[in-house]
Amino acid sequence: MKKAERMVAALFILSLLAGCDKSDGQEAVSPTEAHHDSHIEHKSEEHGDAKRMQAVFSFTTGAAKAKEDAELAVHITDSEGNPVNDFELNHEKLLHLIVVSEDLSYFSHLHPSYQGNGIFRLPLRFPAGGKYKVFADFKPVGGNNTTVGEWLEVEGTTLKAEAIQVDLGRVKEVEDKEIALSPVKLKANEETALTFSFRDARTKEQITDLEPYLGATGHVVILSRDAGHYLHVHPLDEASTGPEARFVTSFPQPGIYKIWGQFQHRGKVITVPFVVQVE
Ligand SMILES: [Cu+2]
Repeated sequence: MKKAERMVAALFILSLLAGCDKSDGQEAVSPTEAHHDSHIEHKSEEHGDAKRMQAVFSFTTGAAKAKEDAELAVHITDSEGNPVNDFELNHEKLLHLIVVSEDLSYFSHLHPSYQGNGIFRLPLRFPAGGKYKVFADFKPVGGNNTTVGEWLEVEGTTLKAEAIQVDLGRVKEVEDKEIALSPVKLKANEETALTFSFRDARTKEQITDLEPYLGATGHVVILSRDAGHYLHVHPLDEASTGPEARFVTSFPQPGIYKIWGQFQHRGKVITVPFVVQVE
């Protein structure tokens, strides 16, 4: 009997502890775990999170039109629709917003300002009409990294979709820098270290004075061709200043992915895109 009582007490304490974990009424289940599982086991990565945490995107300025100023609002709520109020700084920001065009030729990484009450706002201007996917990447206090994505429609003339082409040579030249991405062969469903190597395009000398960008050696975003998978990427050495910057991820399934690496050198942020085929 005594033992049973202790068990009950222990269970009670456990459930109290679980209760403490619930900030803003969100479920105590780790969104990150759901997130990673959903990458690997299900087709769409967002749904696992969306059940617990929701982001509603809207234009406060009415319908967004190409080449006109618009304002995007992002409302973050829990599964019951209550606003999530507290966010942790994650890479120096409360929320990272990624905007891509349907053909992935347009990429923008932005930081909306927090208004309180789970609402973020951001002035935006789209280069053309068409479909864009926006991703909100945030970390509620007591929760884990969450990414919610949604397609938005922008009015106006659409540009001809650019055909996505796999980069066979993995070297790009951006702002007088030569950036190489390795390894060349990528396999799905295994932990993969992506290495960006930096050289001066003219002198071919290695670049060893990369500056921190958003508090780390760089910021990498990876999307599957259909923008259905948004991959979380973590730097291996946050303090590296070059010539190499290494990041770890896992591609959920074979296919084409686009990778955008963002780095800072001599006060300037550069974005390096690579299109890769994952076997
Ligand atoms: Cu960001």
